[in-house]
Amino acid sequence: MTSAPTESAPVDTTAFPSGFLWGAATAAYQIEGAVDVDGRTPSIWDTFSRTPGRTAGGDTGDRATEHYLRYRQDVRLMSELGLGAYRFSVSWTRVQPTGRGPVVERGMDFYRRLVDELLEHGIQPAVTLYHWDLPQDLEDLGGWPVRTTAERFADYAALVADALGDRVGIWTTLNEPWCSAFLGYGSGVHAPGRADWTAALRAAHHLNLGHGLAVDALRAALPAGARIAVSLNLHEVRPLTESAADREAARRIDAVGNRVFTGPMLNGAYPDDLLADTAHLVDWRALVQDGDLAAIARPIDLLGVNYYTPTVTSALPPGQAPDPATAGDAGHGDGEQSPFAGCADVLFHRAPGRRTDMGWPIDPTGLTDLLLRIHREHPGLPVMVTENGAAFDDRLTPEGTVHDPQRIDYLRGHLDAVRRAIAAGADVRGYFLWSLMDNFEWAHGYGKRFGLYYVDYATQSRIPKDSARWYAEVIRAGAVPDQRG
Ligand code: IFM
Repeated sequence: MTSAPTESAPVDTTAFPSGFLWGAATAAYQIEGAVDVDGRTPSIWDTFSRTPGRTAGGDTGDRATEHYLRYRQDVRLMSELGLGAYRFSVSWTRVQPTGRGPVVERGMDFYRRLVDELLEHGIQPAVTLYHWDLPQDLEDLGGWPVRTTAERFADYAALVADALGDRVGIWTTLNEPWCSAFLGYGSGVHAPGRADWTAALRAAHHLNLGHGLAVDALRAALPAGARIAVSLNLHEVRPLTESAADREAARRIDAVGNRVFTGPMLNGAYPDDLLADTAHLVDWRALVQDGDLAAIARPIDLLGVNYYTPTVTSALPPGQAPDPATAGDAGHGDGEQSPFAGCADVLFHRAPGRRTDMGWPIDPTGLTDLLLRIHREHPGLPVMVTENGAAFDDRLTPEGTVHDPQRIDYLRGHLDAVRRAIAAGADVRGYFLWSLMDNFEWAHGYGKRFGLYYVDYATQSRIPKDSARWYAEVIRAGAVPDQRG
């Protein structure tokens, strides 16, 4: 169930279709700061990042990039880039502090002001409802492993749609539910930091259900024409060798990394092989109640795809026991044990060659293959790349500039990959670069810089990197400039 390899036929990779949406993305906890103002209460990420040992250097999102205060300046930066759209997430605890009950208008007003500012600059707002920051109160009631969290999420979706629905045309329910379920409740390297694979699979189902219920809530509240999506970090899974054991390892990772979401959301059922692989961890017949699958499979208008690097897997050699000490955060390590439910006997490998500062191999062919797989398996479903980008060890020069040729190379290669997929028939409507500016990279803290704008955290000044100028030129031309550009 892995993708067919990319064909290497020459293709015009420079020009994109007219109407292609050029954007950049961020998420609330990674940029907003102002975590205790205007009624906001802690989310699981506030709690987690304040727990010693959970994040690099003890970094938290308390201050982040102060976007809550500086959003007007940030919208001006977006306007200078020429962005057609800006993807941001709403902080649930800013607008509904306990995850239940009425809206806190002071919090919602921030998003009203942000949306107004974007529209005044001709930038389409694209709202993500959930980018990992569950209200701590809901976690205290059981979090995503319990069913009621899905219902609370749909209520929250309705509140945000009521407040912003007249001005926001693109809505994403969840961002990367794989990370919420498996890094949050399975490997425990993300908030809330629980390490229980049964809880992780239960969380996956309730995230799916929350998505479906939220789609209904959004449809009921939004004007016709609003587009509803979900953003999945689909894994481009490749076996290390063509051996039967490595291909079987890839199948299992595909099941629990991809089809655990695409199965119910897009096909209306969990795949049989996933159910069999994980039957020792969860009683699916008790977990999935009557009507759940129909609710989860409500039609969406767009599929958001987040892609950074391929996932290369092999089977643990016979006789070798899994070593939990090698388990990493997303299966991007080398010889690292799987952080996937029920797959401790699968190893992950880094392809040789260049890597980003996250240690992730740079391989744009994975993006083409992924987009073409979606095109094959879900024909007629438009796609947007809702995240793609790279962290590098950017340095501010004494002259106040940031030269990041590696990021430009990364972006060039991945935009080329998108264009190849379009040329081969994939219906890709837009591209959101991760990220507008450097920000809080979760458990990695502020050390990893993904931004087009360098953030000097001491002064909070934003400095355009060379890649910002390059991306502005791409947007202006609707095409990727050739190597000399
Ligand atoms: O920073 C994250 C983002 O929040 C979700 N997708 C991956 C990015 C880079 O790790």
